[in-house]
Amino acid sequence: MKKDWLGFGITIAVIASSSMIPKSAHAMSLEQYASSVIDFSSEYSASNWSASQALGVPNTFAYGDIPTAWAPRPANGTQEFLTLGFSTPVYANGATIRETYGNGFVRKIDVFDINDTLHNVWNGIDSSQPGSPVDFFASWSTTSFLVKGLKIYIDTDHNLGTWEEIDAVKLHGTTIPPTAVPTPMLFPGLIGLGVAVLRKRGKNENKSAEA
Ligand SMILES: [Ca+2]
Ligand SMILES: [Ca+2]
Repeated sequence: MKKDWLGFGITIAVIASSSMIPKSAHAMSLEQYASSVIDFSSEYSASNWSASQALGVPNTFAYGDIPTAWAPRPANGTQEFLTLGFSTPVYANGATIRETYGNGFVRKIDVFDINDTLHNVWNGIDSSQPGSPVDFFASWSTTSFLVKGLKIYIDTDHNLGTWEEIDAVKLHGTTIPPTAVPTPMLFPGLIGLGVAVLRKRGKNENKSAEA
């Protein structure tokens, strides 16, 4: 019975240490609003509805054609993009795009790594509804590389009666590399140690039984 409890104890210890991994990784998760404009296909003007209107925290609090959000130059008929930078590179797993006019227009998201290479991370259906600002959340598997920017592709034909406008963009990620968490590497060693201890105890018990 004793050796069973020892093995059980070691198993619990291994499970306990593994269950702590996501907690520590989660503690390092970071959400940040865009801090720089890297590129854009067009902007309505250099001031009102410019690309830089999508930087920082949200400041467009109603649905409509409001100059504190980015709008591309044409209201309809084009595929446009907006590329924004973030001050702290992260292993990224999502973005919140605050849509404030013509909602439902995001078609694709690429991430910019720190070597300026683009990687596609999201394609899908943006089901954001018009009528009020929407924080559209797109998620993907955590990248294995650091991300410093987002390239957001939009369809200006989504709503033929309005411009398509973005107030703010938030990047979600973690500063801990997903492949560099060390504890899982200890699993085979810990399990091996547990087996070795059990074997040793078994031998000792056999010896004492013989004596
Ligand atoms: Ca439109
Ligand atoms: Ca804004």
